[in-house]
Amino acid sequence: MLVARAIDDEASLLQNQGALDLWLPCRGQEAAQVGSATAIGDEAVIFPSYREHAVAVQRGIDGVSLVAQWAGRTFCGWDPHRHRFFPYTLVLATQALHGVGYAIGRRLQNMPETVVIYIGDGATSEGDMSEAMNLAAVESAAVLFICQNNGWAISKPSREQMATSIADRANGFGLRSWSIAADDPDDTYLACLTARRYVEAEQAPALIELRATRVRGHTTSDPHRTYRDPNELAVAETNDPVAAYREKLYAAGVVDDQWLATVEAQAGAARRALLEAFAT
Ligand SMILES: Cc1ncc(C[n+]2csc(CCOP(=O)(O)OP(=O)(O)O)c2C)c(N)n1
Ligand SMILES: [Mg+2]
Repeated sequence: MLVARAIDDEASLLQNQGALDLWLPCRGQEAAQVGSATAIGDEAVIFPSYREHAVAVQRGIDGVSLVAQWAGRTFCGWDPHRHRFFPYTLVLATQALHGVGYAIGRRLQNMPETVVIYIGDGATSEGDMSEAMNLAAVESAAVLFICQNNGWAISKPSREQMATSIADRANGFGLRSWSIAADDPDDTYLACLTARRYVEAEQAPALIELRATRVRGHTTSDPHRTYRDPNELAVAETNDPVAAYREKLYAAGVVDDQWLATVEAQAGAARRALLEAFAT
């Protein structure tokens, strides 16, 4: 979480300096991402959206490789096969159909794999997502949809995007579903582990909604303070999952100053690598 936070922060600063064309911050979603990525493990193939930076870090993708796309240097800075983490997609929900098709294809090849598809709350309203859930259900594809509901689709609040819930929509297509608050990585890990085990045991699709908070703008070009309630934003900034988890582990005696200093050093190294690669 700390390394992902460092990369996310530094990338935002680099974009402000004009070194990157754009950046989509994941601040506030680290518990959702690290908890879920840990539950998925290294085996399942991940089809991400475009904001899964902490998941990418969990999959061994370094900050420079992750950020290169946003400097216009490549379409994808990592090897999708080696990391089992497909390229980011900016066309909403297309990865849902790609992921379901991949799962069905691998089963037909007698090489079945568990597939995990990350998607945002707003993208669940795309037709592709409905088609993907329906296809996954009728074909009994081993796909886990992980929907990070960060409260917003750019400036459209989640509550104004649908007349029902994301989990209920998944039920309507015949998927088992869950919805949890994803502010703590341990809770997220356990819920996602249950979901992954269900998909693997039943060889059937499921969806888990992770309710998190988008602390920053949709992108670094989004003046989100013009449409967000300042009080809600102040609460989001105070309820930081990274700081809360650090305190939780520290209080439980699971980590100490020395361990935290080691991780902070890794985070600092990730920042310096980004500066060396991209600062103008
Ligand atoms: C097919 C398509 N329609 C519209 C857009 C424009 N667009 C980009 S991001 C976004 C909001 C997506 O919100 P959500 O799925 O909740 O993901 P988040 O950005 O919050 O992580 C929209 C409408 C797009 N990229 N692709
Ligand atoms: Mg969203």
